[in-house]
Amino acid sequence: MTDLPAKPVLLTGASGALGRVLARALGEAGWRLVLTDIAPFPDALPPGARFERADLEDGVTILRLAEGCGAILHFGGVSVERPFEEIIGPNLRGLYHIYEAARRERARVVFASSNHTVGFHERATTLAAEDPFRPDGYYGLSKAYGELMGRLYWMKHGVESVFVRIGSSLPEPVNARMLASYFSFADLTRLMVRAVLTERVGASVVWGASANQAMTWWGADDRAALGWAPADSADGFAGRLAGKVSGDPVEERYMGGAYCRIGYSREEMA
Ligand code: 15L
Repeated sequence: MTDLPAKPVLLTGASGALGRVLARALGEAGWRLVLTDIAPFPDALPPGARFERADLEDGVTILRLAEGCGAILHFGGVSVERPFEEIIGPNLRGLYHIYEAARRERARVVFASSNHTVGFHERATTLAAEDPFRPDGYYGLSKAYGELMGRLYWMKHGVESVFVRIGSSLPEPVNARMLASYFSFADLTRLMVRAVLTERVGASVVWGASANQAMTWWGADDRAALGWAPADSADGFAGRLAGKVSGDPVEERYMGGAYCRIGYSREEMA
C-alpha cells in the first residue's frame, strides 16, 4: 500500500470485529483515521488515528466527526438479525446522518452492506449485482435500504458510494456455507483501499467474497472499475468443511443460511 488518501477517513463501527481489523491495517499503512463507535475502542490507537465515542443517532456529532474527511467507511450499526425496532435507529436514521455528512463534506461513502440483502435467493443460482434484493430479515432489509439511500444521494447530490455486500468475514471459514461466502480480512482491506483511492466510483456494487471457486453464488459486479480482485480463497477448506451443513432445508436452500430460518413461518416450500 503506497498511495495515501488526500484527506482523513472516518471509520464508523471502529470497535466492531471488522472495524478493528481495518483500523489496524489502514492505520499501519499510514492513513489518517477518525475512528468512532458507540462502544469504547478496545485496542491501542493506531498511529495517526483518533477515536471518539458516538451514537449514529446523534446527527450533530456525526456531522462534526466527518468534518474535513474525504471518505466514510461506514461499518457502524446493528450487524446481525435483530427485532425491527432495534434496527431502525442505528441502521436507518444513523445511515441518514452518514449520508448527510457525506453530502456536506463532498465525501465518498464505502458502505458495509451484506449478503443478507439477497439472502432469499436460492444457492443454485449465480447472482449479478443488479439482480433484485431478496432480504432475509430486518437486518438485510436495512442494508438494502442503505444501498438505495446511497443511490438516491448519488443521483440527487453526486455523493459517490461503494456498496460492499459482505459475505462472511472471519479469520477463516467454519462451515460449508462459507465455502461460498468467506471473505478474508486481507481481501476486505485491499478492497477498502481501492474503494477509497479509485478516482471515480459513482455508485458501485461489489460482492464481498474471496476467490471461492468450490462454491460460487455471486458473479458480475463493479470490481474491475475499482481495480480490485480477491487474492484469497476458501477452497483449501473444502475437504474439511463440505460436510459441515445444518441439516435444515430452509438454511441449506438459500444464500442467507441461518438468517432465513429466523422467524420463518411459511408452511410449504414450493
Ligand atoms: C453478516 O452480514 C453479519 O454481519 C455477519 O455476522 C455474518 O452473519 C455474515 O453476514 C454471514 O452471512 O455469514
